[in-house]
Amino acid sequence: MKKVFVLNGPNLNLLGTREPAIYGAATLADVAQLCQGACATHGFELVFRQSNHEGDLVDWIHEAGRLHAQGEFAGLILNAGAYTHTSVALHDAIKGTGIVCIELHISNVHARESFRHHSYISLAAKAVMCGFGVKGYPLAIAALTEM
Ligand code: CA2
Repeated sequence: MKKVFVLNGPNLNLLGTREPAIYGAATLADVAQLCQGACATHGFELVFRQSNHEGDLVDWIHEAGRLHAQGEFAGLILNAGAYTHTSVALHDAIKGTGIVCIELHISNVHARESFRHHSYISLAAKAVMCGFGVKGYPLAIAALTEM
């Protein structure tokens, strides 16, 4: 069974505790459950992680790249949080592995502050999803079956 990585960046561990008007009421554990259900439906094995540290995310993308090289990887759903708007390192990691990456945001970043309109991830991603709330995660996993 091929693996799907769902990687979450800084502050997403706070989901469901603050800013419900922007991010909704679901916790990150709820999101993991949604992803688990979608992976079960589509025949993927889920790896679901969160870190507040950029280097962890880079290391996990490299791990995904090794699985990809072995033919054991279906794709990466990446919500890089605020690193989306700052991180050349994450951009380079995705490019360097050649993995399929879907960039995902819970909120519609284009309807928010202008500093959220630019993404270093989009340049390296196969597709971008935003504004679907946490339901975007299972939608993105379903989309991997088409890629
Ligand atoms: O909409 C998204 O998913 C974001 O990636 C979330 C990031 C933000 O920096 C991006 O521009 C868009 C922030 C995640 C912080 O999440 C929190 C959740 C609850 C309370 C506080 C922060």
